[in-house]
Amino acid sequence: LSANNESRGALVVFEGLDRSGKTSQCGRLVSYLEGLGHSVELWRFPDRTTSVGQLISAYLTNKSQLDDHTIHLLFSANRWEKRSMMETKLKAGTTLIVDRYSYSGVAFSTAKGLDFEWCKAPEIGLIAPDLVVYLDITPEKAAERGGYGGERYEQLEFQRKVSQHYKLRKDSSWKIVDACQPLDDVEKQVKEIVLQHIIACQKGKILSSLWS
Ligand code: Z5A
Repeated sequence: LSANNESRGALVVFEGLDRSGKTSQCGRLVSYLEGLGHSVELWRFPDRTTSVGQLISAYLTNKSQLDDHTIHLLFSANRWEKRSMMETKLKAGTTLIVDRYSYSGVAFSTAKGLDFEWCKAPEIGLIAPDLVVYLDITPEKAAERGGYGGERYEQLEFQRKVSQHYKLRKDSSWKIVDACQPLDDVEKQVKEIVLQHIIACQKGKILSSLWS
């Protein structure tokens, strides 16, 4: 996707169970990077602001019913509609901190029983993250953090299945952080890991595609 030696922004993805602390850590990280003078933006998937995102939001809040395959493809379409903007920003030198991405898509849908290869297919060709920070917490510990809200997947038994399916998908771009530590300790660890990757991208690390 990009020639060698071109300085660019880093694509940093946060994954983890509901209530693992993704939103908190992404916010803290963006403020920290802005303070250091980096060009950085906070993104999240699903992006509920688009028309596809609104269909997803209605589904998650139980206002609509959709076939499992259909909602999987909508989550994927929601990433595709942002793909070219993502590439433009990264090549322009902006680092993107992204709260959930393709791995959520595959982990949640395979946890429902959909086939892994089928789930992966519509994700092929999306931009591969430079780093995936996996905030590791047991479903039981996560549930203790104020309990779950009313969204569709916020149930302990289902989160247990998702946790198992995430575990099958980790690769070398993943860094596992113990999300049960105090917020400040998680933040410190995250900052160190992310800075190393931003520097590698500034030095021209090649941008690649997912699942290829
Ligand atoms: N989904 C999918 O199926 N397919 C896809 O392709 C995608 C997503 C992209 C919506 O996601 C659902 O869509 C999601 C997956 C599915 N369903 N579930 N479950 P979402 O991103 O909108 O919702 P979420 O990920 O579940 O977000 P969340 O509830 O906001 O969780 P979080 O961002 O990981 O946690 P947080 O908001 O930072 O923290 C939660 C609470 O814990 C809060 O009170 C914090 O103060 C506290 N907290 C955080 N860290 C700590 C530590 N270290 N110690 C103590 N307390 C802490």
